[in-house]
Amino acid sequence: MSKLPLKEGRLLRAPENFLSSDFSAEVLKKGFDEERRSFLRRSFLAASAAVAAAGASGLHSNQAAAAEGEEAIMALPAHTKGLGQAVAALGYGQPSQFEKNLQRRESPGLNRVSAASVSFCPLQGLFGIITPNGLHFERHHQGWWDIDPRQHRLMVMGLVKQAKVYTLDDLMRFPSISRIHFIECGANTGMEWGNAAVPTVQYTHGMLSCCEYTGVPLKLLLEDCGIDLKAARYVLAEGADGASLTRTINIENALDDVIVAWGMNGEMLRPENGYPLRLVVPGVQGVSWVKYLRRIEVGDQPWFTREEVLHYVDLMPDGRQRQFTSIQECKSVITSPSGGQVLLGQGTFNISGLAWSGRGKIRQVDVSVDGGNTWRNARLQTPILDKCLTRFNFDWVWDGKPAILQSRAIDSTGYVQPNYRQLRAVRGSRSIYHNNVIQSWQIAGNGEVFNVQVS
Ligand SMILES: Nc1nc2c(c(=O)[nH]1)N[C@H]1C(S)=C(S)[C@@H](COP(=O)(O)O)O[C@H]1N2
Ligand SMILES: [Mo]
Repeated sequence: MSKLPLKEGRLLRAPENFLSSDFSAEVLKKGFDEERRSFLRRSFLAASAAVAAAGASGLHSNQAAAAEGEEAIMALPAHTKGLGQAVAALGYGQPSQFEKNLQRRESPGLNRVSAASVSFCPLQGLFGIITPNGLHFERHHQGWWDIDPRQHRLMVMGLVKQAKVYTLDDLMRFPSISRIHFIECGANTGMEWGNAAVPTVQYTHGMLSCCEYTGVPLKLLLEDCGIDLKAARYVLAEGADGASLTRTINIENALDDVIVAWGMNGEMLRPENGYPLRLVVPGVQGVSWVKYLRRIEVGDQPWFTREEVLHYVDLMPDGRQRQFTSIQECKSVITSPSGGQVLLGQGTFNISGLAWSGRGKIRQVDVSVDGGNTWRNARLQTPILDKCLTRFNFDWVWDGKPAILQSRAIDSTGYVQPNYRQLRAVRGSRSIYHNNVIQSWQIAGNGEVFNVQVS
């Protein structure tokens, strides 16, 4: 087992969210998520005082203050006595000022290359399964654009009776559907192949998000153009940005659950996520979810475009490259408690996390608090949907001793998420992509949580 190889001091002070691009002495000195941490500390101090006063023990004794003598509830604050503000002037609603540290962020382990960008979703601060639009991870091979939907067009061509060009208005006249699915970049958890490399779940697993997408099934557009079902074996999807992102997609997927989407969690897509049109390819790695979608070509063989030959291929132990590994295999991660957080004293905690599989539904999640020696079932929270995040929860009483937390997911095909020994036996350790290993979080005696690897 190896602890995180980051500079001394950096990790110990790393709160649940911290600025990676500007990791200045100032940030280190202050501790970045100061407000949230001191908030937790304060309530913990109040709670321990209450416990001591009452001499209470038992399940929930450390989680709430006794009512008597609690200043913050007894004294009426100003906002209970004055006039509140009018809401209309706010325009589009924003989160509370007290939540401003919860942001997507660039990883401390990656350098930005020109306009290419990636920022990670703060999984540690989210509840349930839906990612708020402003916190969705983003990955751009050539930067983002805010494209005028009136000018945008989608062409469907190739092995069809009649090639067509659609406006957004045209597309919205088709019968639309809304479906909740996860999107995960094939490079998610990619920095962890060698050893524990980044401190928090935001950076180990944050190229993952989950939304309700609205759009027209690709199948309807292919039928509208008269697809040649006898000859068609693949479609190519192309984006309208400088990356000219192009990916080959199996015809089975294209005719099954692929969506040409304009909606994301009830509103139009955000520019960062492909406004005004993106492909949704459920269960398949993020790179195939082409944003700013402008062209679908139907063909009878894979295109082997630059994107699919150079990137998202897996270097196997025998030196060969595995290509077109499109499915994101079954995976899970505990999001709380997770790296960079601090347990505020012994007692009960809700261990909570996310599980998903590109092959179907999550059937079971097990949690271990002793580094994988023993496992118990977690509770799965409904809804449990196909190719969608599933939230799990697990009751835990921390005795104040060091512990190692892990989660292991099983999907509806019976596939079990691997540990490092199992993964490396098949995949080696020189890969970047498609790492779905069991994640370990070490709890130190003082409550601090670290990213570690357990073989
Ligand atoms: N047009 C276009 N589509 C794109 C990309 C891109 O750079 N350009 N990046 C791809 C990659 S690698 C991923 S992981 C997903 C990320 O989607 P998101 O930015 O909405 O999270 O979009 C994919 N679609
Ligand atoms: Mo990606």
